[in-house]
Amino acid sequence: MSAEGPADGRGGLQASSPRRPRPPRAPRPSPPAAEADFVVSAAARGQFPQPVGFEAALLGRSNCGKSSLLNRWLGRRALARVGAAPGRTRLINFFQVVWRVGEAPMHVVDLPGYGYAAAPKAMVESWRRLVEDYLQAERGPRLALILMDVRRGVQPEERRLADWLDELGLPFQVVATKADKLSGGRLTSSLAAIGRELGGLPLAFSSLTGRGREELLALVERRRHESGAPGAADDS
Ligand SMILES: Nc1nc2c(ncn2[C@@H]2O[C@H](COP(=O)(O)OP(=O)(O)O)[C@@H](O)[C@H]2O)c(=O)[nH]1
Ligand SMILES: [Mg+2]
Repeated sequence: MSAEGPADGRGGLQASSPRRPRPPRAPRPSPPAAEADFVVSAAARGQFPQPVGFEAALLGRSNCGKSSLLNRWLGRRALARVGAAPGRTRLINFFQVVWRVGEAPMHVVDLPGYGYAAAPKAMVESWRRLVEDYLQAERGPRLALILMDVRRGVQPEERRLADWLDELGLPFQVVATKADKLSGGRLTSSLAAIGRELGGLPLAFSSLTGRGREELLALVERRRHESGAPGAADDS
């Protein structure tokens, strides 16, 4: 038996027996946010709430799954309205979230969908200005999530948005929603194509299955930490 490994125990390597079966990996899903509350729907700059430290903005065209992602991410059934009437989605909806009891709050901000070809031009112009006011404001977000349906190719709107966020110096992550709608190779190639167009690797998310939620939680936490905003690590 002693011929099988270092019998002298030098270097403390005895523990790494290659035959020992690994314990089964059963990662426990992260709990829902401890608190998640609607704050305000803003139609103009003057209605934006006081900043609370960190803010993450969700951007994406209508019907891409923004409200569903928000509900799944925060662990709420119906905080944001799924399939909401367009009226409310023309506003910027602010939510205040506390992930764990005692932790600093953050804002999660649901922006009106962009790229509605059917809307009157004046209206398109007015929400474009509202979104610009929001993103450019000093108080603005520290992370943008660009959501897009994984089955759709990257459209000029997404490309313009990504370029513009780059210009603003606002870090963004592309989230490919409705990932449950594709499987195997089609999902992989779709994600790769989106990544080639917009840069980086999109995060595959499904509000139906919860796929991608842990990755989303981790990346937002990482970004919050990088931005210097108070968060989980701050017990002071
Ligand atoms: N299969 C599937 N359907 C989804 C998913 N996310 C959203 N949907 C559906 O897509 C439609 C639009 O979703 P919604 O969240 O209202 O999109 P929003 O307009 O971007 O806020 C609804 O019918 C949702 O049920 C998903 O992850 N998987
Ligand atoms: Mg919505």
